[in-house]
Amino acid sequence: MIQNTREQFIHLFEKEPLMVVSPGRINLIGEHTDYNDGFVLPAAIDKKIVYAIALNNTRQCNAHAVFMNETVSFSLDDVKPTPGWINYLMGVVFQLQERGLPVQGFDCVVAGDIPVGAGMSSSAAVEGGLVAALDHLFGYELGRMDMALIGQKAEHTFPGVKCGIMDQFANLHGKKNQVMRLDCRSLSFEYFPFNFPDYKIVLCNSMVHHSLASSEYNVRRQQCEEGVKAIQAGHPDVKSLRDATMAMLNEVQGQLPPKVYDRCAYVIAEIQRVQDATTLLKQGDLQQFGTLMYATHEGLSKLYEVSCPELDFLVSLAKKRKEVAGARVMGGGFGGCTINLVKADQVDDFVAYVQSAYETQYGKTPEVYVTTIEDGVKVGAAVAAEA
Ligand code: GAF
Repeated sequence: MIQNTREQFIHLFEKEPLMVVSPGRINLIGEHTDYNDGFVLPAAIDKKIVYAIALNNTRQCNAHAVFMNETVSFSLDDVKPTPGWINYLMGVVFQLQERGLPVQGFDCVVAGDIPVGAGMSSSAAVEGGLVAALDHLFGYELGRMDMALIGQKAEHTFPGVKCGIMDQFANLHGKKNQVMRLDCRSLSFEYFPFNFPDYKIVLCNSMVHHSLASSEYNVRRQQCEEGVKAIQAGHPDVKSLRDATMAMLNEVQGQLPPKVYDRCAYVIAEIQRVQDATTLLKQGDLQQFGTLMYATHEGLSKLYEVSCPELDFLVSLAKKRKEVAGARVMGGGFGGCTINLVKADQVDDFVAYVQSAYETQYGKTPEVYVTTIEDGVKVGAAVAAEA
């Protein structure tokens, strides 16, 4: 894909591009905790967006998307939210301009194999890849965390999803075969090896794309904030659900709509689960870790209500199989993928079982991706080394 993207660029724009590889992400545990100042446990993966990009000495930005066979253009003097995938590029450019960083016109070809709407964060990969590319081309010398914050702001202001920092962070900080535990309040993080050669990380795509995903996501965030406000009356030090306990939440249960109570109860439990899960992972106890993944799914499905029947079905299939240590819906939810930890020598059996049962139930075949953990965004020479 890297070579093809470069060649297409040369064919279209007749110059040599800078190459950038920008990965999707998985998250082992810690869902909907990032915007509550909690912890997450993501990693960058082998699915990626590839950019071939060069400056063009104009005020015009031209981008050709290989996956849609479509070229879009915009002027640097008219950067505003616009329907379609161009919005992600414009969001990044707008945020760079807002910071007073110089931006000039560019040409790019964008390719990729991250399935869109599958919860693997193709949008963060588009954003992170462009920030890193422009950082290199203009010599901004932004740090990786700053780049992630720019991508997150782009997502808030252009597509309008009030996301946390997890996806952009993972995309830019990933390290081969390492997972990262990020404290989403302090933004401090630690790497540790995901060293389970007997297991594979298998993503099962429900092929469901929920049209309400972004609006419902924002509603969840508001509900968490509503819970915090109620708790703060008796506990002014509580700044977010990260600081709250179940006892504090129970004190205000009567004042909260039941759904708000449920949302907050899920988040408080999930933040603790990430801590427990990290300890288990470090101890090499994947079985107990998997049990926590199932508990997360239960919470996401019943309390946070971001699952759907198809995802619940995929997790119920995984639960029946001894070769699966744990499974749950991954990412924002309302469709997309489940993440499954599956015994390496039984992946083929598991995939055949899941696909056949899912086809029988829903009349469609779930795509399955056996992923590996890879480096975060790579630019220029680092890409050449890979290609
Ligand atoms: C989406 C968001 F972009 C992340 O910030 C995170 O909240 C995730 O949903 C849920 O954990 O991917």
